[in-house]
Amino acid sequence: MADASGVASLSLQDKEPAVEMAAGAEVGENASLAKLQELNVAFKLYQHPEATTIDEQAQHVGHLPGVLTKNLLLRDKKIGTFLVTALHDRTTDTKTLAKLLKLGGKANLRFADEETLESLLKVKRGAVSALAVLNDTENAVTFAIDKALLEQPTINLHPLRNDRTVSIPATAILAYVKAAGHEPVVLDFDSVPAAAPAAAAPAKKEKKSSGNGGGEEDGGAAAAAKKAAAAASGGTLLGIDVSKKDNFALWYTRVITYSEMIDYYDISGCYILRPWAYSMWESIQRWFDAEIKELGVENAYFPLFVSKAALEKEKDHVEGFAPEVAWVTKSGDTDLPEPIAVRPTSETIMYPLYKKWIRSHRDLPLCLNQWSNVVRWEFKDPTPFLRSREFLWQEGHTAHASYDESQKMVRDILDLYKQVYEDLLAVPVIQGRKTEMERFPGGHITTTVEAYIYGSGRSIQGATSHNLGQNFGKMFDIQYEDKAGGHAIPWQTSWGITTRSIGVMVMAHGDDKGLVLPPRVAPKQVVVIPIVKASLSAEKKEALQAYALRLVACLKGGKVRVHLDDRDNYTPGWKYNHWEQKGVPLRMEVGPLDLEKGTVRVVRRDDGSMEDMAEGVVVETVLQRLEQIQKDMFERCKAQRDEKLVQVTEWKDFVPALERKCIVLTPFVNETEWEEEVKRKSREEALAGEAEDDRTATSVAAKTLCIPFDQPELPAGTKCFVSGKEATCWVLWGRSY
Ligand code: 87F
Repeated sequence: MADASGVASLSLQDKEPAVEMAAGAEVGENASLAKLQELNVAFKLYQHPEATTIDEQAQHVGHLPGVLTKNLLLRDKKIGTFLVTALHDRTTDTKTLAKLLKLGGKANLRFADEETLESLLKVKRGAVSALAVLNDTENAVTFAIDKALLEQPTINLHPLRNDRTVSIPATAILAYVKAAGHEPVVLDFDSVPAAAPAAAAPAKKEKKSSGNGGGEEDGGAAAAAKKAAAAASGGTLLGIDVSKKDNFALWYTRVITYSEMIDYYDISGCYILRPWAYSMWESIQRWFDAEIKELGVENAYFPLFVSKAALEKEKDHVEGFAPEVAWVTKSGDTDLPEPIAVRPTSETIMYPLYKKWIRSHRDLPLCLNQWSNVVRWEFKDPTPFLRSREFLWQEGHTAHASYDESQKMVRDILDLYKQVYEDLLAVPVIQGRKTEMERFPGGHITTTVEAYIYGSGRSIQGATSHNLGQNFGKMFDIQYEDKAGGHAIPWQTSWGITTRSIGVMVMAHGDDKGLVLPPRVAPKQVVVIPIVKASLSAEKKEALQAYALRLVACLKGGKVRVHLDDRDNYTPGWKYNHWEQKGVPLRMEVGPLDLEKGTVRVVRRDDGSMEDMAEGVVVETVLQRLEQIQKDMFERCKAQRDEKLVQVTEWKDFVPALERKCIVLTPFVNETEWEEEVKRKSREEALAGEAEDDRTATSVAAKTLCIPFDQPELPAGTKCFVSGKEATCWVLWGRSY
């Protein structure tokens, strides 16, 4: 963000407001939240990027009601260890603290180091707060708290981790500390005059505190300046510090933020798609748009708003979705005469126009598509790309003179969706029809492509293509004169794919270093990194730069999306990590030796393999490698999916298969009551008496994903795995998003 003078404003630019989250899932894993719950403390939980200093924390949660705390672990070898929690802006030099703690003139108080912090309070630097006393089971630490804090209505503090902030009433602190077996000492900071600032002539160099734990450098302006200086000299890069296997959800958050795909926003469930992510959406758009045009579909744009009357015209289908519809009720301070809905989908916006435009058989087929955003006010836990309150999609709506023609459109589109996933995103999908329970209620048949995420063991609906039959035609009174001069109702379809597809791709391919991008959607397919050592002569440097530029020009000529990273304030190593996090498929290193030999070193992001290529064959070889990467990524992903795709014929094997993170094909009677029974029974068996949060987006209950088009053989007399009745088809089940 820039101010009027065009100068970037650091504090605003860095601000990443926290997102409020449902505490349900976290309570089970976080002892401090569990303790708060046990004590009946009403709290709010926020998620944000890691904040190791008060300043960083303030950037994320500074806008929330309540105060932040400064937390210091101090130690006197002879007297003991103290955890002091104070108002965020208190002066907290060791002298003042020793006085407040009444340690006497001989005390030699020091800020504890990180090791002490971790061993006593079992939290990392930057994650310390009063809540950490819970981990001091040996009672080795004396807890002391600023009296003024206890007079605040609300305190915001880290619940043992520095990427969360919990808001609690200050009154709850003492109860919590006592419940954790500690007798709190209350400190009156106002009774001690603040020590003179040390700026003029610091007698001794003493480590300052970050305010959230051990004795690290200050996190404010000084740290920002230090960070900038480090970057300028090719300094540190925040690496992904959590593995995909150990904590999939956190890993995903890290990957999408560190790769600069997503940024957070101060409205829960809404996210910023940064250029790196938006470019992938553009790749999908470009390809799909060209394909649907081949099928005779034209693009149009319909309004964002829908009147209450129009939305409720087709009450039956909207009924189940009603809680998710967002309404505009005011302009400025004035109430609108009628609330206006923000489109959650556009049937009710478009079909009144279809009624107007479709008068004769000559007006058919009418095949329109729009690229737009939609809003669905979800209450389940939001996840960037997968479940957000506003998302981007295309919605196609077509009308035909015959059922067969409409059904052909439904299947042609579903094939295109399969190709988006498999050929562009390198994620295998299973095509099929939804069961009665899962189909779009306004339609006749819903077809789907279903993907599987190996990291979480969950399946996910990739896109849907509906045959609407004549249902909407009847609801919206769309009639035309057919060839014989009679009245007819058109056969309609609708279909959509969303930005969710990008999240699926990230989850499917990313690794512990970050994003891994399939070349067809990678915003940059190759990054060229010149290796310029300071010791190199000016002539050599120039020659190297010219060589790199020549390679870039050749690659561009071959239609390769290439980027030259010749920034001189970062080391090659830093750049390698940076572009690895961003998932660029090929890295090209160009050093003095390569220049001499007329070669380049090329490293694949997906498998880390490297090779040297001669300049003369760089373009054709790179193009081949990109194709190979695309293919290999798909095959690897498919092998993982296939490993988890199992057939089960008896109930006793069903939940165990789900527990092994499988998607399960079973012979099924295909009746809604039995589908409900499977949902209920599978939840009950998996939870074994535990409760499940209603708002969880990731239930343990099994859902039908689809009735795959590709059906295994079903010999006559095969029994349904749950009802024991005769099975009518094979159905695919899974735990899903
Ligand atoms: C949420 C609120 C209101 C889904 C909703 O799948 C209405 C709806 O109609 C709603 N969520 N749906 C179903 C959307 C059906 C269909 N629309 C065109 C698609 C593809 C694109």
